[in-house]
Amino acid sequence: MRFTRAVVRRPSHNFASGLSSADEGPPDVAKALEQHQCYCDALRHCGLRLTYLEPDPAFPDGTFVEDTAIVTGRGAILTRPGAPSRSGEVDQVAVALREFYADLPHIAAPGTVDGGDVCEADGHFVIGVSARTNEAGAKQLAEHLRRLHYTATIVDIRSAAGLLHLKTGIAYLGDGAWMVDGKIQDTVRSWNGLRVSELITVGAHEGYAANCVRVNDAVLLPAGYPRVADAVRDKGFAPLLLDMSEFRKMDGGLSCLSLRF
Ligand code: CIR
Repeated sequence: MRFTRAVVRRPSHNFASGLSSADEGPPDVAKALEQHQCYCDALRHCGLRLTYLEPDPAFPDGTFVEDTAIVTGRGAILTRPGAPSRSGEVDQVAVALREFYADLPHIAAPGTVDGGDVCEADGHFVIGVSARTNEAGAKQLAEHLRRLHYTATIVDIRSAAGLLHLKTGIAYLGDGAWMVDGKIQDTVRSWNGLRVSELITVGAHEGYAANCVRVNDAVLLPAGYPRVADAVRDKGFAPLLLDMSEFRKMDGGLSCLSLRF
């Protein structure tokens, strides 16, 4: 699908108070703001018009907007994030999405879903059950997607050590090509319903770059992962390299900084 829009949110001044399991020290908020600006410039370069949500210090993880909604070509669904500190982010994102989507169904308790656990490939959605997304939430989401005439596969990633979200370890590049963190490639091959014509496997030291984003004719990729960048070039894309160091410190990848539709 060609994207024309994205919702983004700059990090708030207390970004460093967000959730993190990374052992990389606190982020430099000024630098995070610069990196976020470059990210937004890259989306604009790909032809997207951006909607900016105001940062809110009540939600230091609020810059990771992807977790709050699933947006598709046929409709959007509000999530119910698995981390209690993040649940209030959804209402604010809903206000922005309402301009584009008249009907906004939502995941209801006891279900939880983080958007980072949902990966679309040509109208088929892979939904990961993780520490954040539970089975009840995954099932509700699959049903919402079915009503929009999409198909879905629910997969369990809880035993995939080191993956916060499904998309921490995989990205869909189009035409059956997937970027996959090498440590879960066998698991990915075993998932039903996926059209896999090519698996680009990311080596152990470049695992962070498995979270990349195809945006129209470009692939946004974190800077500093040269083998992954070469693989993307070999596939015929010009990678747009973005410094993500400060977001990585807060467990965030490239995809989580925007909702694209
Ligand atoms: C969190 O733990 O919720 C945030 N610090 C990071 C969320 C990253 N989101 C994503 O990968 N989709």
